[in-house]
Amino acid sequence: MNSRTQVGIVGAGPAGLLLSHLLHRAGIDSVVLESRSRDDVEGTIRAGVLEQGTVDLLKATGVGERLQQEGFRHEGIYLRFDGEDHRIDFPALTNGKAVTVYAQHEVIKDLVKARIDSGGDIRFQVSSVTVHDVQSEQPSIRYRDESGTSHEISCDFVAGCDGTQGACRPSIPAGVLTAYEKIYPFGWLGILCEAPPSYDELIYALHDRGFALVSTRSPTVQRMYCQVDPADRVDNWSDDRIWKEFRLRLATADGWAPKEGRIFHKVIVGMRSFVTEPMQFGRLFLAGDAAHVVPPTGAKGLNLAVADVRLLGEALIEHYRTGRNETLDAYSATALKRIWKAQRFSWWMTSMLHRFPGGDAFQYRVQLAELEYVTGSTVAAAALAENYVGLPFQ
Ligand code: RFL
Ligand code: PHB
Repeated sequence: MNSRTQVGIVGAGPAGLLLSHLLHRAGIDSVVLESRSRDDVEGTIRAGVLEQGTVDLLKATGVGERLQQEGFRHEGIYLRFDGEDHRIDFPALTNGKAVTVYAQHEVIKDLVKARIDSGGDIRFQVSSVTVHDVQSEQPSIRYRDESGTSHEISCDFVAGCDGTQGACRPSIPAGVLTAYEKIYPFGWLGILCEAPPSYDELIYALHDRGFALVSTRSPTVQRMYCQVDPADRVDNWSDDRIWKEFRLRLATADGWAPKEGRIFHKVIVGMRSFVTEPMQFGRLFLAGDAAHVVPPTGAKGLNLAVADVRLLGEALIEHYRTGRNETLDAYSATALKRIWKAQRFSWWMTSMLHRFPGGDAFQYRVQLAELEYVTGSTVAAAALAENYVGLPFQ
């Protein structure tokens, strides 16, 4: 079956859904194609920290109500090393800015609801998505629906918002894109547990045994991570072993210990930095994880996806309103400038806060010196704070 829309969007993650929402507000039609079910998309546990600019954009476009009620505004983070805490005060260092802790899947639920309430077209559980003729004025997307029926949507533009394993980036011919990648020799074991927050703000800890992070999700659910071998498996991590490891890595001179509770989710994720350039091929535009990935230490993945589609949305709106393509033509170059800064920050936070396998004692001493410097110098602390709350969009 054939249909038509203005912008065909592949992927109902934060990038695809927010783009569809922004376009709708400007009167531009889109169809979102998603391989997973709505329940799956709304239930996948991922990021949790929203930059100030992400929060402002969601609020300004009418999808920030629950975020305002249920999210936690955090005005700082703690860097913990040598058994002591050092706070980075965001508002004091960034002219009043802060971050909000609100789970990615809650953002997804808010966006799906907003699209569906306003008659938006999101097609879940599609398969065999392929994109065609993106170098012409009339690209198309083919897919199969849940029952196996084939469909073709013709559109003016295709937005590839389909994450790291999507179909859009691989559809671009060899030789067009350049990929930059760095794989880290560690991963994160992430847990969710039934416990109140152990602390009022996030704790990023470097310990001789490796990195640990205490985050939160709600007054009754705590999110925590610790550095592990990326090839390790969650089956090797009993609850007892996990708590023992967190107690050791998070120990302070004054006897602090994390709040413990039933662990109901465990996952191990690898860590890498990845950028592909350019983020455009003809009328196909890549956004979010489809174009770039950061290690989670800087909490930037979701925020970068939001920044991309904010820009792509503006560029498409300009095209439809004025017929001009300057912003669209500059999309990739403009987005990449900010993306590389976020890559630098994520790489820097990751390098400073993890124990590198191989026992390089010199490197470890330099990391501790860097932490001393960042927490002891207002200028260095301001650089961390400015990046953590989010650099200006452009
Ligand atoms: P997403 O969220 O991956 O959404 C892409 C969507 O596209 C769908 N899709 C397809 N649909 C149709 N046809 C195809 N062929 C398709 N292929 C894929 C997928 O089902 C999916 O729904 O990308 P987007 O929108 O660019 O958003 C990016 C963020 O999700 C991502 O950067 C962050 O979640 C990364 N990330 C984290 N970031 C943080 O800042 N802090 C974290 O704690 C954090 N934890 C994580 C993460 C990513 C994880 N992944 C990728 C496994 C934890 C995990 C486990
Ligand atoms: C999270 O709460 O999931 C989280 C917080 C901070 C990070 C990464 C993940 O740097």
